[in-house]
Amino acid sequence: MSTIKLYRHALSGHSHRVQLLLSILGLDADIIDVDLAQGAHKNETFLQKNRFGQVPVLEDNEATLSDSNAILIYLASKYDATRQWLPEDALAAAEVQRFLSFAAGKVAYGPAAARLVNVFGAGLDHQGAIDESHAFLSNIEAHLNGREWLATDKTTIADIANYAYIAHAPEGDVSLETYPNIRAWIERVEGLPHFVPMQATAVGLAA
Ligand SMILES: N[C@@H](CCC(=O)N[C@@H](CS)C(=O)NCC(=O)O)C(=O)O
Repeated sequence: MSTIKLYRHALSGHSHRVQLLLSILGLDADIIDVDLAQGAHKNETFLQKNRFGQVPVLEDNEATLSDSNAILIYLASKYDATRQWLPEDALAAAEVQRFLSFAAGKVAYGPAAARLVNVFGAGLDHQGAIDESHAFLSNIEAHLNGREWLATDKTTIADIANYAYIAHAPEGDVSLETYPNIRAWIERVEGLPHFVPMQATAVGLAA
């Protein structure tokens, strides 16, 4: 029995980023599915783990953590002795943080929101989220000119945090057709040793 527990939903990109880093770092974890449709994230037991009632939540012995990016920082700081995934160098660490902020901001309000409408029926402004997505993705496309990874010359948690919602953007009717650099970056992430995919949904994939 593993000491690490990940409470997640299979279609949650926030959960996937944690699962991906656990896998890449070779950390054994019990994966516990939280039934969002049945409101299991709002019951008293779960709210004691995360009062905001959201997945993912990670338990590691006595520690209980929520917020996907905070969990990435915890895992990379605690378990990656090489510090490749979260560099200690001040400039590199700042670059990683910049892309964690994008993952929590522009990605959440762009491609993640557009996908929420199609996959979970969320009552959000779909076209607005699609427009936000393309404004953001155009900048990422330009940023990736001549670069392999988002934050530094090596892959870091910046790539892990941004991957799922960008790779699955077509599920929200955000086409990646015109972003060759982004598609190449997605392939690089998917080629990482111990990569685990997020479950795809049928919606938007024909777009
Ligand atoms: N900032 C949080 C966002 C997590 C989040 O939005 N989780 C969604 C699933 S992807 C959730 O639990 N939604 C249910 C709810 O908000 O009621 C993180 O990075 O972990």
